[in-house]
Amino acid sequence: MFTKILIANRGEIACRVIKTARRMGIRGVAVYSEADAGARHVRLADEAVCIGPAAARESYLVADRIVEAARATGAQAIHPGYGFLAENEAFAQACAASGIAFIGPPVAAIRAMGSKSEAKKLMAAAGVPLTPGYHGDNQDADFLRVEADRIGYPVLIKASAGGGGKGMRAVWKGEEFADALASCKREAASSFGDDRVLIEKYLQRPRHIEIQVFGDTHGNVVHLFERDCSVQRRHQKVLEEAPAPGMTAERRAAMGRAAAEAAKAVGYVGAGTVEFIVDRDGTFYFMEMNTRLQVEHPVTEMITGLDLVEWQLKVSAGGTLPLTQEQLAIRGHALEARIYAEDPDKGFLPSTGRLVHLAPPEESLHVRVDTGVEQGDEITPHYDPMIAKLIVWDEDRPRALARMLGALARYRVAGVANNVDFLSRLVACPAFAQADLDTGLIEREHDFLFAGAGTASVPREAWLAAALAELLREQAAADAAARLGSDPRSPWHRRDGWRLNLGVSRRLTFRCGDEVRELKVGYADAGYRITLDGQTTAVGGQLQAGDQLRADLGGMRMAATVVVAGEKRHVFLHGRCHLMVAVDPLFHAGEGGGAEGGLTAPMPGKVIALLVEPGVKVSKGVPLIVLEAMKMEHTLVAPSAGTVTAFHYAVGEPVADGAELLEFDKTP
Ligand code: MV4
Repeated sequence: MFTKILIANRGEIACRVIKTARRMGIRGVAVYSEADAGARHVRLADEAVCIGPAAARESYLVADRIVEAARATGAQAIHPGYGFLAENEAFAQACAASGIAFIGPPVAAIRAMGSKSEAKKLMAAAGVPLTPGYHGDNQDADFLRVEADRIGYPVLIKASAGGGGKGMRAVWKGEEFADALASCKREAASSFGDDRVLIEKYLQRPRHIEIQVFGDTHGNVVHLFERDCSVQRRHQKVLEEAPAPGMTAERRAAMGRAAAEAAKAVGYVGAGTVEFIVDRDGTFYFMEMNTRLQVEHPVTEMITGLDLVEWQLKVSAGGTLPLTQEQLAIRGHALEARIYAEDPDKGFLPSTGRLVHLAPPEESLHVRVDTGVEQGDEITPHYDPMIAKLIVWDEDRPRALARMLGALARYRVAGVANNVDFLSRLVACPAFAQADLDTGLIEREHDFLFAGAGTASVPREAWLAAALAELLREQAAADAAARLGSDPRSPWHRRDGWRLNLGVSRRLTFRCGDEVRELKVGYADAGYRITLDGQTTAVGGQLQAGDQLRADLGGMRMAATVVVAGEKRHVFLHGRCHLMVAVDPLFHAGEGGGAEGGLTAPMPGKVIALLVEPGVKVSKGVPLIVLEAMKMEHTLVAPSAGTVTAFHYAVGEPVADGAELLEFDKTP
């Protein structure tokens, strides 16, 4: 067995491989680009080698540098993960030429499966069913029309050099065929430089079901059952599960046998996946074979209790498959959700930035999180914006669905747009919950999934939680200042609204999307009385570590998380995240544009409270002075960390519009 392997990848898969290697007592060598110098996979590895600048084509795709890193560190094998060079024939060859084991299939298998036509020929010879159609070299239009008529409409014209859904055209009637063919050939020529096409029976509302296969170097091949990956968006998998809902034992055996026979036919070694497209009646047809460990392999691991990376390492080191087909069995049901930094309300545009707050659900026998990032890490534009894969397992599908909903509700991400809420809606949508699966599900359920995208109203509790967190933070800041101040018991440090004559109230304003709310805060013996939309609620609670808020809102106790990032407030409540902005309608930078110097009165009014003691250091956002203007109270807050050096007006004094109210010394 190897004593040291190099992982030629990054992100979650690199972390995942290192984890298994470590469990097997194998040292892990990471490679990283300059942009990934602080990445989690580098932190987890025993050794790490920088292989170039951020761009993948100058780092993770540079085979020579990776092979050189393996040689220099004495790694006996390279695990390619998925993507990057995982199915690159030349890379596999370079490893072999350097005497370094490539943890994957033989070069011949990579080559054969890399060509769609070659793969189809091999599958047909192995008895694997192909979609009815014509895949030959005769491209004469009249001949292809006759073939289409023979297949029966609707047919699908596919660019032979296409893939991933590109260059496909459905034709519903014979008379439309000639024009569609001409158009398809023109597009194929311009997109792929190759205008050859094939014709297939068009399978409507198909499912994508794939079989995990594994071969060793002693001629053994097994299948590890199926995964249903039908829930896709633009040919990207979103949710995967195992086993496939509705799969019968007979069909599972037939698909597994077909896949295993195919793997045997190409002399397959290592982990592979045979993808099938499945008609509504369950008839399955070969689509393609992938010669890498798939992203979604964890759902297979969860229902078989196996570690496929361990199998890969053992097989690459010459070992036999750890189990025979008869020893393999399915237990329970597993689901995987791909958590991405992308914005579902903006066409799933990737989102980059710092993960200000990242709190995955706690892992257990039922919940697994494969991730390549931690709180504080950056999602950069250089690579796939995956945050994590969330995998759940339970005894059956309904229980697994419930596990997934619960886990997603506890998955907190702040700092980048993300698809967690979208995934929750997807898992909860009737079609998915009832396993009415096909590749068009997301499109078909669009209204349910995007109902009120970005305009869903914010629950009252979320506004109250945001206000409570703000008040408790101020209190904590004031308490801290008091402890540091010369007179800890000075009344200036009080945050309970006490005043000589009468209690003071103040206002907090938050914006969420295009909703703005002003909350009037009164001080009560214990906690606050907050008026929102004309209704007053007694509010109290405690801020705990990790931005956790234990709140009592009008007698209703609930947990929330309120993460502060600048003026943003990420309010996680009841499994949803509300991105708010704390608005001070009257915060008005001093002259000269910056926050240096004083704060000026944005309108005529009267000073009704001075909230800090001159000379005491305050953090950004701490209230400094309260004005009464336009029959409302308005609080001006510290524009940054610093100290009020002087107030220019006493309580009760009138102030003119634009009057300099105080001097504020911004600390560096
Ligand atoms: C098909 C098909 C319907 N009928 N072939 C999409 C890309 C490639 N994986 C093959 N694809 C399809 N081929 C016939 N004869 C529908 C699709 C298809 C699809 C297949 C699997 C997973 C997701 C898909 C999304 C759209 C279309």
